[in-house]
Amino acid sequence: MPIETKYRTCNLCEAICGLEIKVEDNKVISIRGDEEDTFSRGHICPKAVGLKDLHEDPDRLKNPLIKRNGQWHETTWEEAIAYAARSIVDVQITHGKDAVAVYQGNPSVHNLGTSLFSPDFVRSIKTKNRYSATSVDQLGHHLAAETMFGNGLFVPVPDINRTDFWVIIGGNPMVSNGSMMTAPDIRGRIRDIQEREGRIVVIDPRFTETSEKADEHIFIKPGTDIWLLMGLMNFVYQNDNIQLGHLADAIDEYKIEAIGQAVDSFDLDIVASRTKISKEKLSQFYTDYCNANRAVLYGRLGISANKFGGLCHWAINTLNILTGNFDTEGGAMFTNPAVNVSSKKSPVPRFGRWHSRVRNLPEYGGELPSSTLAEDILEPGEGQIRALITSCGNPVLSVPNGRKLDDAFESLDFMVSIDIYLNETTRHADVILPPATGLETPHYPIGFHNLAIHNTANYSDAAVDKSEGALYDWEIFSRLKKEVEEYRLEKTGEEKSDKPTFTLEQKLGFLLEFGPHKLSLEELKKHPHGLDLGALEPQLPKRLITPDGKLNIYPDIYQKAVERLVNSQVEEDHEFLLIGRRNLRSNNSWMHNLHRMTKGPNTCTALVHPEDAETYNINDGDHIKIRSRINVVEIPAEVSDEIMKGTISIPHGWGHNREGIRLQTASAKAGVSFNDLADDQLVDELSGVSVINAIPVSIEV
Ligand SMILES: Nc1nc2c(c(=O)[nH]1)N[C@H]1C(S)=C(S)[C@@H](COP(=O)(O)OP(=O)(O)OC[C@H]3O[C@@H](n4cnc5c(=O)[nH]c(N)nc54)[C@H](O)[C@@H]3O)O[C@H]1N2
Ligand SMILES: Nc1nc2c(c(=O)[nH]1)N[C@H]1C(S)=C(S)[C@@H](COP(=O)(O)OP(=O)(O)OC[C@H]3O[C@@H](n4cnc5c(=O)[nH]c(N)nc54)[C@H](O)[C@@H]3O)O[C@H]1N2
Ligand code: SF4
Ligand SMILES: [Mo]
Repeated sequence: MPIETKYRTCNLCEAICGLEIKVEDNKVISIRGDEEDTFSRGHICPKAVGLKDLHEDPDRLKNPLIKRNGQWHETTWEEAIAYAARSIVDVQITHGKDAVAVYQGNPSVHNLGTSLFSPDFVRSIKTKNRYSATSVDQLGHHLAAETMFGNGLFVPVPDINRTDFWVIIGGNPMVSNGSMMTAPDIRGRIRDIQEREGRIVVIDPRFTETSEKADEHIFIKPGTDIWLLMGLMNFVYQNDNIQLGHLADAIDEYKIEAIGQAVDSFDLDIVASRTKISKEKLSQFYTDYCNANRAVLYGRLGISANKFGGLCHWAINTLNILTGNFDTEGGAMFTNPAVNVSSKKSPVPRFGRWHSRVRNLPEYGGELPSSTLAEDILEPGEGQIRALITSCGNPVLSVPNGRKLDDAFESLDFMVSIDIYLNETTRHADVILPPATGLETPHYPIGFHNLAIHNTANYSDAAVDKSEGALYDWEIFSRLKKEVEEYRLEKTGEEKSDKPTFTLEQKLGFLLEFGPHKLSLEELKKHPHGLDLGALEPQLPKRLITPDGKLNIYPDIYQKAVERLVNSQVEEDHEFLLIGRRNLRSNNSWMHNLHRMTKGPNTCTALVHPEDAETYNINDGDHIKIRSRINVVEIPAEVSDEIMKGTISIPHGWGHNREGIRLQTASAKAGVSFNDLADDQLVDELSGVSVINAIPVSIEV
C-alpha cells in the first residue's frame, strides 16, 4: 500500500491548525504541522498526535449500546435509533414537550456534522429545556454581542496581528491556544508584538505560562476584575481619553454621559481595596493602556465564568469602544468569514424570553443556564424534566455540582447520549449512539473562522475511513429527527416538518455559496492548505444589526447590573478562593483516555502559595482536603509561588473514578473533579453563567 499524504484542520481546539497526516492502509503513520497552511504555518501542539490515539483507542465506541437490566449490549443502529426517538416522544406525550431536556457540549462546535445537523433535530424536539457548555463558558461574550451589536454571534476578536498593547485578563492562551480568538501559534504572535516594540500584560491570580512570555504580570484577587475594569473606565472619563472616531454617529451621546456618571465612584482607593492591586500599579497600568497607540483588552474564561462574568464582557467591549480601539486595526475587530453565522437580525434580544423552572434564571439564545439542570430534574412539580438527550457533553465533570447531576441523571425516566465514550455522564444513559469522529470525518471549522484574527477558509476531507457500519454524526441526527417526527405523527397526528433534507456537502455548499465571499465547495477543495481571504477590516456601522441600527453602548440590562455593583457590599474575606487551570496535553474532560496525553507526572494537583502552605503545615505532594459549601475532595498539594496567596488552583475535567465507565487509561489516573466542589447555586445574577472561578473554599489537613 502506498503512503498517502493528507492535509486537514485539527478540530480539537479553537486554533484550527493545519495538519499533514501520513496514512498507509487506513492507518495513521504520522501527524505533523502543515508548513503550507495559510493560517497556522506549521504550528501544532502536543494534542494533535492525540488524534491518532483517538482513532485507535480500543475504548472508543463504534457501535450503539443499549442498557438492559443494568447491563450494556451492542445493538443495531435501527434498534438504537428507534428506541431513542420513540422513548423521547413517549415521555413528551405523557409529561409534555418540556419534560425532555437537551445538553450539548463543547465538541458540538468542533464537529461540522453536529454543527450543521443537530440544530434541526433539537428544534424537532420542541423543548424549552435546552442547555449547553455555553453557560459554563463564553455566555458573557454572546450576551454583550447580542445586546450591543444585534447578534450574539457577532463577537469582536482582538487584532493581535497589529496591536501594540495586548491586555489578557483571565486567559492563558499559551496553554489553551486561544479562545474566542482563533489564532494558531500564540507564541509566534506574542513574539511578533514584542518585536514591533509592543507590550503584553497578563492580569491573573496565577503567574501563568502566558505570563512567562508577557512583558508584565499583575496579580488580581479572583472575582474582582469588574472593579479593575470599572476603575479603568472612570480613569478614561477623568482623563478625557474618549475617542469614538468613526463610531461617533452610531452611538447615542446620552448613553456615553450615563456611563460616565455610573463609573464615577470607582476611584483608585475602591479598586485597590477590592482587587488587592496597589494604587500605584493600577494607575501605571491605566496610564499605559490609555497611552498605547493601538491597544486591545481581551478577557477570557477566568472572567467569563465568574460572578460578574456578564458585566465584565460589556465593560471590555465598552472600554475598547470608548478608547478608539474598536473596529480599527490593532483593536477589537470583526471577521468577514466565508460562512457568516451572525447575519440574522432579531426584533428583540434573545435573552430572558423564558426562565428556568426552579430558580427562575434567564434563557439566552434558546438555552437555560446549565447550573439549573440538576434541580430542574430533581425538584418534583409541574414541568419537571423526565428525560435527557446529551450530545458531545460530559456535564457530570464539566458543570458545577457533578455529584448532584449524577443523582439527577440516575433518576430520569430515559436518557440518550450521542457520544464516543462510555464515561461519567453517558454511563447514566439507556442508549449511547457513537458517531465517527476526528480524522474519520470531513471538516470545516465554521464557528472558528467566525472568530479568527485573519480571514481564511479551509475545508478538509476525512483522512481515514470510519469503521465498518459506523455512522457520521449528521446521519445520526437526521435519522433521529425523521424517527421522532414519524413516530409522533403516528401517535398524535402532529405534522412533520416539510423542510427538505440535505447531505453534509450540500448544506455546507449552500452556506459557502450564499456567504459573503460566494465560494463554491468545489473551489475550496482545490486548496488543501486553505484560502486566504484577507486581514480583518473595519466594518461598522454597516454591519450593526440592532433593531435601530445603532451601537447600543449601554443596554438596559447592564445599567441595572452596574447599579447592583455600585450598591454591593464588600464580601466577607474567605479563607481561600478556588480557581481553574488548564494543561497543554489535556482537553476538558475527554482526552484523558489517550495514553500520550496523560503520561508523566500527575497534573491534577492543588496549587498552594508557600506562605499558605506554611500556615497549614503543608509540604509539596501532601494530600490535602479542600472543602466548599457542597463537598470535600482530597488532592495532592503543589506548593508554588506562581499562585497568589489565599488562592488555590485545580484543573477541571478529572475525576474518572466513578463506577461503570469504560475508560481504561483515564481511570488508571483518575484525579478528582473540580466540579465536585463547584457550587451549582453560585451563578452570575445577570447572565446565569456558572461560577467556576473564585469559589470560597477552606483547607483541611
Ligand atoms: N470547573 C470548571 N468547569 C468547567 C471549565 C473550567 O475551566 N473549570 N470549563 C468549561 C468549559 S470552557 C467548557 S467548554 C465545558 C466543556 O463541557 P462539556 O462539553 O460538557 O465537556 P467535555 O469535557 O468537553 O466533554 C466532551 C464530551 O464529548 C464527547 N466527544 C468527543 N468527541 C466527540 C464527537 O466527535 N462526537 C460526539 N458526539 N461526542 C464527542 C466526549 O466523549 C465527552 O463526553 O466545561 C466547562 N466546565
Ligand atoms: N490544552 C487545553 N486547551 C484548551 C482547553 C483545555 O482543556 N486544554 N479547553 C478549551 C476550552 S473549552 C476553552 S473555553 C479555552 C479556555 O481558554 P482560556 O480562557 O485561555 O484558558 P484557561 O486556562 O481556562 O484560562 C483562564 C485563566 O483565568 C485565570 N483566572 C481564574 N480566575 C480568575 C479571575 O477571577 N480573574 C482573572 N483575571 N483571572 C482568573 C486562571 O488562572 C487562568 O489562567 O481553552 C481551550 N483550549
Ligand atoms: S493548538 Fe489546537 S488546533 Fe492546534 S494542534 Fe493543538 S489542539 Fe489542534
Ligand atoms: Mo470552553
